[in-house]
Amino acid sequence: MTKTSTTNPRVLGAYEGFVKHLKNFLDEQQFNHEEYTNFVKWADRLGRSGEIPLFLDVFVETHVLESKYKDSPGTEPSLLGPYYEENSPVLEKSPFVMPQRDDEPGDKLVFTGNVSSTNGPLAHTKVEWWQDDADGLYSNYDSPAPDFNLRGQFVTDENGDFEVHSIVPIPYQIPTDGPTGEFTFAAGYHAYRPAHIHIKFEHEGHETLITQVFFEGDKWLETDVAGGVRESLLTKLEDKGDHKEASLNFVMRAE
Ligand code: MBD
Ligand code: FE
Repeated sequence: MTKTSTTNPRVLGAYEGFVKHLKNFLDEQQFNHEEYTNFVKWADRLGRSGEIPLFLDVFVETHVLESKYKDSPGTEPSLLGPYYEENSPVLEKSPFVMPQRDDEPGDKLVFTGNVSSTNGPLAHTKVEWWQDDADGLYSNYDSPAPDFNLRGQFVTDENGDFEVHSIVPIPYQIPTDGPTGEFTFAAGYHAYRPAHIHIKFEHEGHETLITQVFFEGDKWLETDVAGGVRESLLTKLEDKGDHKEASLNFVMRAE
């Protein structure tokens, strides 16, 4: 083998580290050959079904984030998940109204927040927002809604404040009819994530922050199948009659 310009030093290190820990794991678990073969067949089904991103984001991503960011200052990151889409509609005018159908089902939501820096106040942060609808579906992914429904991007004001008008997301059930569901139920887990909003923040000189917002009192907070809930990402939904209100502030980490 000749070394080429495509060599990535992280690859060998990661592979060797993986094998080292894999050996301990296998010594502990003592899988027999039939169990190994069943695993290979399941992994093949997983790949063929297109569920690899789903499976990894539900069962692996949280561990990546906890290992890397658990002692970092600023707002805790949470899962990107499999349903992020680039190039969502640019919303120009505050309050930023998420693209939605004329008869969009669900409770109306007014969400206010502020984005600052570990260094202090921060003006004009780019924010991307995506969420499920009142049927528990994400647009662009097996949903009858138009593409980019309940997805948008905007910029915070000179004080870092923003206001979004949307609908309240509902708990999300991951697909249960494929290999991810097969694993989920074989392990004895349920398939729900608590209701959440995905938000991604970008600002020059700061580490991009990908996180989620959750709501106090949600039935699935303690047992989120994807383990994405962080205490600091909880907000309270206040009932204002014809709409609900919620608020949360975010702190980006200066580089
Ligand atoms: C989701 O909506 C999600 O946010 C994650 C992390 C995994 C599966 C579905
Ligand atoms: Fe999600």
